[in-house]
Amino acid sequence: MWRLMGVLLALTALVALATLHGTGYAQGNTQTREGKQLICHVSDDVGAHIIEVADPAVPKHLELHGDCLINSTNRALIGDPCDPTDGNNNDICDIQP
Ligand SMILES: [Ca+2]
Repeated sequence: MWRLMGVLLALTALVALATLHGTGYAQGNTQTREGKQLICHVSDDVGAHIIEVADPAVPKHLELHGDCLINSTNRALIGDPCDPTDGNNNDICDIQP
């Protein structure tokens, strides 16, 4: 009887772990990770589109490409076309996806 309880307990722990891991993985896929930012990246090749960059790389992107910041943290937007217009020069895209 005790042996069966031990096995059940181990199985329960395993399922709980898998569930927790699955949740974390899903969040990692849909939300920007800490230290990262979605930006509207201006590219000559494929047109402006949304990319994710590490925070330290953001200033250079804004300076060199004329990129602007996307307010959303939804990683599902990555690769989508975007409008890099920043009429008020606050580095935030005027037109958000
Ligand atoms: Ca703006």
